[in-house]
Amino acid sequence: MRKCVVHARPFVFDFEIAKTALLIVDMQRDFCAQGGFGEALGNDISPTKAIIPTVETILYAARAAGMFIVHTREGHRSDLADCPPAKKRRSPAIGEKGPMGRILIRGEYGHDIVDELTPLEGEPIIDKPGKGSFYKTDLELILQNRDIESLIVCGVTTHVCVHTTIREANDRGYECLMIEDGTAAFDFSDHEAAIRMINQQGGIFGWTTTSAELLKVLV
Ligand code: TIU
Repeated sequence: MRKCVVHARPFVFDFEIAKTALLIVDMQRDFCAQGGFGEALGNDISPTKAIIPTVETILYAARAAGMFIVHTREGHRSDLADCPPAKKRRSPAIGEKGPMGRILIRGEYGHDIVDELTPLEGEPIIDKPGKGSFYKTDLELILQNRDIESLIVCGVTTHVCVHTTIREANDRGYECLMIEDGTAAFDFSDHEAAIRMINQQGGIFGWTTTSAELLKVLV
């Protein structure tokens, strides 16, 4: 059983490769490319686009180490039957036509994961209607079936879907390590605050570290 120890905040994070999953949250064109949901919400998507190479490096290292990989996508059915009216009211772009197809709708080009991070056969894709990756999905069942105890989390956005997912995972007893430069928010102060909220108070929600520290122990 291969054990790894990573320098992290607030203190070292140790994990067994066989009991750990790399969870890549919502690295979709809708959040990382022009004309998607992120821009429709009034954001500059350059910070979310900029982390693609870092997440790619982590993904390839995790695959090489034999780690279980899970990808998520936020989105809805084409008839929006699974989109709470309150969400649609506050984000009216959902379901509307954009340059990459209907925004945040499953099956549309913009909803899919960016080319660089295309999932391989055997890497589950969790389609989720909410911010959290556990909410109304089979993620917990999939992790339980693989005896996963720890999650290494990358993706976007740090303070929204990544944070909600880590909070959900923490309540379910998973040990979570968030990769600081493998996540991004549209606004850097949101990103920084979200990192601090994870590792403060003795690691109230988990640990945070950099991709460089993670790669030291994975490769
Ligand atoms: N994936 C995710 O974070 N969904 C969002 O809506 N994020 C925003 O920052 N808006």
